[in-house]
Amino acid sequence: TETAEQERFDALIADEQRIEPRDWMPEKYRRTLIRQISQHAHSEIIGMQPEANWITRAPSLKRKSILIAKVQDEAGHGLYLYSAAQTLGITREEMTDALIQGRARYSSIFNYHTPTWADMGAIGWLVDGAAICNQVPLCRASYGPYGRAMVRICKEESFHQRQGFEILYELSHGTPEQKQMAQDAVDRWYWPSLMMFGPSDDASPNSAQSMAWKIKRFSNDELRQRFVGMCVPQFEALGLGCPDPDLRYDEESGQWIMGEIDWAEFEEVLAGRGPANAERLRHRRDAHDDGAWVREAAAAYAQKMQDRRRF
Ligand code: FAQ
Repeated sequence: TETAEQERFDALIADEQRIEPRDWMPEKYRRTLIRQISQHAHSEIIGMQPEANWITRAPSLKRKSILIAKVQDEAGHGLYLYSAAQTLGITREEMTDALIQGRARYSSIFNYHTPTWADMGAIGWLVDGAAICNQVPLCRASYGPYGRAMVRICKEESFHQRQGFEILYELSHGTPEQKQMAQDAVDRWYWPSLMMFGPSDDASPNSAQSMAWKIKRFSNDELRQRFVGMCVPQFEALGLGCPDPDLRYDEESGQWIMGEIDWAEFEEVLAGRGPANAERLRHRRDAHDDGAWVREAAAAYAQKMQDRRRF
């Protein structure tokens, strides 16, 4: 019966065991996971665009090959995550349609432009840094396929974060113009990277239930706070300034307290009115249309192989 199934599910969660695709699960748990995992997958795929903008203009062959590898990793992350979501009973086509028709969410962070090479450094350092901070606890998410996908993704994100830090380090120890370029990029990406953690806890409708189900292990504000604390010594190592003038150390709690986030900006981006929302979606749609012949050819080939086996 449903009650017995629910009890078994609750016991698995309480016991820190994993829920696997074959297990019974509450319909809302399934829907929450499809929502979060598909949004995460879309973020990886849309997230290839801001950096792809610099592949043809990377300043050296070495930088170019590193950047290509990073963007390729992001495609891989998107694919593992779509596969994890598919185990919950949604198809790849349904997820793709939702994205290209503008019905699906993806991370706010990828709706900003990358005008200079230093933005590659700031994305690696801050965006991948924030992603790691958010995703390390997700390695322990109660849904097996999601948690396991996160383990490999986090390893790759760590390399991405280091490469970004290294780009910024090189620039901030270069000419005054290069150092300024690094500072400007960090000024552009710092606040949006804090918004990646989501709305503040009192405005986060999904947090309480997702934490009870052990999908999320920490609240949005807890992870954001942890990230800010990690950034402070790294700003110092880079010799760059933090664009938050109100950032201060609180002796009592031993934490760095941040200034107010511009939530109006966050809401605009979520409503589709950020600096690059329209462009990102248009580009994704065009890529989908341009790739139609590849999908058709692959399907025709698969059909032919199947027919050959049959006769
Ligand atoms: N942007 O109730 P909550 C990467 C939405 S990293 C857009 O707090 P939840 C790596 C939220 O979906 C980026 N929407 O929701 C990379 C919900 O809307 P809904 C991707 C946001 O789920 C690096 C509503 O607001 N990472 O790709 C955002 O409990 C470099 C209410 O929010 C992940 O997706 C936002 N920032 O907590 C790639 C991590 N924040 O669905 C390329 C996995 C919130 O009700 C280059 N996801 N919303 O319509 C999570 O950890 C969670 O989903 C949160 C949000 C923490 C993002």
